[in-house]
Formats: sequence, C-alpha cells, structure tokens
Amino acid sequence: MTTGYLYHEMFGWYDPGSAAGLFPPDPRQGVQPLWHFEHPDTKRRIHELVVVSGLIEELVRLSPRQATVREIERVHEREHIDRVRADSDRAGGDAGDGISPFGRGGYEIAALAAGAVLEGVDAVFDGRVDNAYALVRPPGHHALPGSGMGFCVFNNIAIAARHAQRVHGVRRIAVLDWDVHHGNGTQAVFYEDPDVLAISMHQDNVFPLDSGGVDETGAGAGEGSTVNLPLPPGTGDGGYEYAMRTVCLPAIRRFQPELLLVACGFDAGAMDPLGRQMVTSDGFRTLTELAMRVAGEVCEGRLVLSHEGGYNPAYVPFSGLAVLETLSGKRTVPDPFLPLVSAMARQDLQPAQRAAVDGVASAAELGE
Ligand code: 6DK
Ligand code: ZN
Repeated sequence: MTTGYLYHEMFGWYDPGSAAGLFPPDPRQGVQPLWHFEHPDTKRRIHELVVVSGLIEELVRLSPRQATVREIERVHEREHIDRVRADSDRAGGDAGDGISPFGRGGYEIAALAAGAVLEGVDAVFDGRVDNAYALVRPPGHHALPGSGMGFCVFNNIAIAARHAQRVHGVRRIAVLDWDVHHGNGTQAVFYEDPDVLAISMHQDNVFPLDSGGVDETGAGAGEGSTVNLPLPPGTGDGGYEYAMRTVCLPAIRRFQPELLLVACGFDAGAMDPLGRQMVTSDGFRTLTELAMRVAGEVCEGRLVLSHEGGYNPAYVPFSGLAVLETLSGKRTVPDPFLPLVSAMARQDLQPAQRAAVDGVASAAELGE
C-alpha cells in the first residue's frame, strides 16, 4: 500500500494560547495559567516519531495547500470565514465558543489544515497513493456552518467531502468519526443530506453535552444517514472492535459509498486527559484495519483520514504511528507502553458496551 502523509511545520505554529475558556486562569482565585489542551506538542511529537522511527521513508510525503474561500464556502457561511480572517489579520480571536482561541495568522493555518485533507483526497483519486493521512491542526469535526467550536475553526473533513463530490464526481461518501467526542459539526453539515453517511462513535455525553444521542438519525431526505454510537466510559479495544464490526462496517456496506473519510482522534486512548476510554495502539491498529477492509470492499480502498483530537503527548504518538503503519503495511518501533495499557482490566467487551452497540444496530436495522 502507498500512503500519502500530510503534515506542515506551520501546524505547530497555530497558537490557541492559554487554557482561557476551558479553565480560565484567574490568579486571584488560585486558577493558574495552563497551556491550551490543543497545544502543538502532541501532533508535533507524532510527526517526530514518524520521522525518527523511519516510517517517513515508507510514506509518500504530500504538500498541504491552503483551501480557498470558495472551497471553505461549500460548508461554511461567508460571515464565519470573513470574521475568522479579519480577527486573524489583527491580534487573533476565538472561533466561536470561547474555548477555541487562535492567534494572528490563524486563518491561514486553519485553511492549510482543510487544504491538507483536500490534497489527500486528490492524491487518492488521482491514484498517486492508495490512502492518505492528514496530520493537521486545528481539528475540524465540531465546526458548524456558522461558527467554530470545540477547538475547531473549519470542518476539514466536511470540506473534503464536498470537494470530492464537486471535483471528483462522486456522490456517496461515508464519514466515520472515532474521536472520543461527538462529531456534531459534521453531523450538522450533512443532517438532511442522503448522500453523506455520518457515523460518530464517542463517549456518551462528554462533548458537546446533550449531543450525539442514538435518537439523532438525520432529518428529511437525510433520515437514516446519521448514525450515533455513544459508548459508556471505560470502553476499551474489545468494545471499539465490536462497535466497528456490529454497527460501522455494516452501515458502510449498506450505504456503498465511493469514498471513506475517517475523523481520526486519539482521545479514546487509554490515559487521555479529555476522555475516559481505554483504547490501545493495537486497538487503533484494528480500527484502521477494519476501515481499510470495508473501503476495499465498497470503494476500491479509497480512504482518507483527518486528524482530530488526542491529548496525551506521551501516548498519542504511538497510536498515530500504529495507524500510519497499518495504512502503509509497514512496521517500525514497538509501542513501549502497550504491555501496560493492554493489561488494564476490562479491555475486553463488557455487557453494558455490548448492549449499547446492539441497541444502535437494531435501531438502525443493521442485522449481522
Ligand atoms: N469543554 C476534539 O478532541 C475537541 O473533539 C474536544 C473539545 C472538548 C472540550 C471539552 C470540555 C468544556 C468544559 C467546560 C465548559 C465549557 C466546555 F475537535 C477535537 F479536537 F478533535 O471539557
Ligand atoms: Zn476529541
């Protein structure tokens, strides 16, 4: 397999400042300043491991480009785009909810993140690569048409889906989101669209609150083309694999997309500070294998992953490496933490997890 890899040093320069918003510092109240969770190190450390492990030699390095306003406008309202750009030209601003700050020049880097996913899609359709991974900042899956949210400015993966439809002449696209948080932005963009299947598996009711319940299944012509799979806290490799096999794969097979996009977060990982799940690097390997398998079955293997969250700077790099190794079919260095995290109790499928997954499978009439 040839795997396209998109990273730009500029992604490390996107500056979300301090944890203002999430944990607003107030020295008078004893609240100390802290870096923002979506700080550059975690993603930079993935890239450094990709280089130092030697995997970079096995990947096809592609160059991200900035998405144009016209491309971003396929998903976002012009007012949102213009406001981000105006703030970015001055001192910076916030993408919309007070926890998504960006510095000067943040617009250009957010456009580069979206453009990186577009370039990955182009390379897959041109046949330059079999699949692609865009290691981008800022993330995208919470961004709504009219505003950013949850550290996201523009919805990178939704912009990529619209681009594939417009430029590569495909109609049916599936988006699979395994970030630990609900992919509410992507869901909102495609809620009434029967041509885009949006599947989100996430920890039940973490962020955004009261979003991503099983009863959110699409509306109008898009009824049934949104699938939410809220998982209980503590779900590990067994529960995630069961969810993939029981809900995600059957839903994708039934939908028969021409392209599979994955919103790939690592915050369902064991030891992540913003999630309470237990997925190991081997678990992420399995999720990737299954995504590749179903893409092979339905859309000639066309698969593009876009990086979302993941907040443990020690562990995320090994999970990212595992995904990239799986995509490219190569192995490099072992995950030194794997013995520790895979020995954690309850990595296997638990009854409450099975019940949650089976409930979604039967509501979505996915018999298997
Ligand atoms: N919010 C992401 O990983 C982003 O999905 C996750 C954003 C989580 C914010 C969690 C949170 C609060 C808390 C208190 C008050 C308001 C909001 F987009 C990705 F980066 F991928 O605790
Ligand atoms: Zn997340």
